Amino acid sequence: MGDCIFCSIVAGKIPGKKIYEDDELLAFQDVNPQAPVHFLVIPKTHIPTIMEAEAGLLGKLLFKARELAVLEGCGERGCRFVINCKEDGGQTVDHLHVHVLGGRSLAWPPG
Ligand code: DGP
Repeated sequence: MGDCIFCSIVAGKIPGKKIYEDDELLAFQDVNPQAPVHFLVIPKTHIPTIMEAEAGLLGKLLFKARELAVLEGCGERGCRFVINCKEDGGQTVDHLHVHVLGGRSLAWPPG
C-alpha cells in the first residue's frame, strides 16, 4: 500500500530480518530493539491499525506471536505482547503489528 514501510518489507523491496512467513503473516526483527528479544508480527495485507482488523486475523496474529515468542526463548520467563494504536497509543508505523518484547524484565506501567 503506497509508501508503507512494512508493505515494502512484505514485498521484499527493503530488507527485514525475517523470522517467520506464511501466506497471511510475516514476522521480523524490530530495527530498533528495546529488549534482547524484540520482533514484530504483521499481516501481509495492509491494515492500518487494530481498529480495522477482524477477529479471525487478530486471533491468528496473537496466536503466531505467542508461538514465535516460545520459539525465541520466552516461554519460561514470559514476555510482553504490545499493539500500539494511533497517536495516543504511540503507533508510528500505520500497518498493524504486534511487538513481542522479552529476554529481560520489563517495567510497568509504560510512561
Ligand atoms: P510502533 O511505534 O508500534 O508503530 O512501532 C513501530 C516499530 O517498527 C518500531 O519499534 C521500529 C520498527 N520499524 C520501523 N521501521 C522499520 C524498518 O524499516 N524495519 C524494521 N525491521 N523495523 C522497523
